[in-house]
Amino acid sequence: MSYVDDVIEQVIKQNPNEPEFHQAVKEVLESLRPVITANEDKFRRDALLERLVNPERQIKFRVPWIDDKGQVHVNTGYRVQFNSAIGPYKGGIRLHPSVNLGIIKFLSFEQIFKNALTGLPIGGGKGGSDFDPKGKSDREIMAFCQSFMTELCKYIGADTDVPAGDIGTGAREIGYMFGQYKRIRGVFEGVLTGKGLSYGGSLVRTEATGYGLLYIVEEMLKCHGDTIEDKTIAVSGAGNVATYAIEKAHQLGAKVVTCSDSTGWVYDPDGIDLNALKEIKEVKRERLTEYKKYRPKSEYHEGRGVWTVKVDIALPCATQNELNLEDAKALVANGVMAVAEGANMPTTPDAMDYLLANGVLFLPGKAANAGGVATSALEMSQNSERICWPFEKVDAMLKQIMINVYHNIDKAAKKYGYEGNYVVGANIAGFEKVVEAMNAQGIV
Ligand code: NDP
Ligand code: 2IT
Repeated sequence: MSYVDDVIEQVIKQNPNEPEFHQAVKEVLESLRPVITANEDKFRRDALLERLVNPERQIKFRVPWIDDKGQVHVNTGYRVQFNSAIGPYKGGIRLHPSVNLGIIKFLSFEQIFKNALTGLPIGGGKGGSDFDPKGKSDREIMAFCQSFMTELCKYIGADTDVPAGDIGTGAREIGYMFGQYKRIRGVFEGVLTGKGLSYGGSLVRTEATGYGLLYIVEEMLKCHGDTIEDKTIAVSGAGNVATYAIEKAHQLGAKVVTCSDSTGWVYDPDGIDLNALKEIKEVKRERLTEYKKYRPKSEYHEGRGVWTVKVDIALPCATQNELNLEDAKALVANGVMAVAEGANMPTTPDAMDYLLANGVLFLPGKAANAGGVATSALEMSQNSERICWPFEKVDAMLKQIMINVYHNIDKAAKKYGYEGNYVVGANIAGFEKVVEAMNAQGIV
């Protein structure tokens, strides 16, 4: 059996009941075949792939907290510090009832290559908890965040591991976690990113993932002789990534006609009203059912369905495996030209294969959504310098980083004979950088 197949088999055997982790490892290792085959003997002797797929450290802890009625709850907290070859562990914290070790491992594994693609010195990590922030009061959120950080603070630091936001973790949660870290450790340092602007946060970090997604799509279309202007776009999700993807798409002259949350989706033929969306989601923290009150001509549908709308570009920005084969077929039948992943691993493997086989330009999450973590790294730089850069400067740096990501993955794909396959290109470009650093640092 080939080295790649051996390692995939080991991963499945050694990490049972972690399907998302298996999926992420398979996708990466399968597309690394051309590089691995060329160096098979050396990589095997160095157990390079075994070191790559085993986290340096995984931390699991109890998170007790008290609700407003005095009831005690116990959640499970995780931090997976996967790979520090190129810098301190860096990656978000997901708060969602579906969180388990396998999901955090898949996310932190992806993060290794994504962070490498940014060109900035950050390693791969991710954390989270099965806590559900929905319907909780501010005090309950604070109680959870303080308890979570009381344990997590032992393992993180500005030069060790720097968490940030992800699903369910936004500015409010980062604020409570930062306050607790500072209180226990007694240091004011850039230990978290996505902080509020009044205490060390970076301008553009809130917008960065969504803006970065549109910047890389813009560059890809430019290189294919096209533009975003006048394109019709379907976005899924209605959180941080979706909101700012819609904002930038509209600024670039496109029309986004859908968004969604975990209960349903909206179709607005005149283009999503961003002020209404921000009011519903960021201010009132309500469901998308409210959207129709602001835009009577829009439609609200229960359940899934954003990928059934006829669009030029699809941007999945909610969660993993939210765009399946049936969705891919519907998109292709409707003439979609590009799909770019704002979320992490939102496209199922069979859907991805179908899109690629049908000539759809496909940008994988580890490239397309790298703008968020890249701007987090810029926040770390500003914190170290004890300075705040202006919006225009950070935005210009973000844009340049995304343009570079596109050209790096394009070049890597071409180098190995996979022109236009950005999945292969992203995995190879990220892998090559991490492996060079791992090799230089010996067997650690
Ligand atoms: P948010 O919590 O702000 O928003 C998530 C959105 O996705 C919400 O609309 C939510 O609906 C929906 N959603 C979440 N889980 C599910 C589910 N299981 N089924 C259906 N809908 C769901 O998160 P973000 O916008 O920050 O993150 C979205 C995606 O982007 C994630 O995959 C994340 O890992 C990825 N990402 C985030 C980055 C960031 O900087 N924030 C950076 C790079 C990637 P509801 O509110 O109803 O739950
Ligand atoms: O998936 C991701 O890249 C994030 N959630 C952002 C991580 C970060 O450290 O900003």
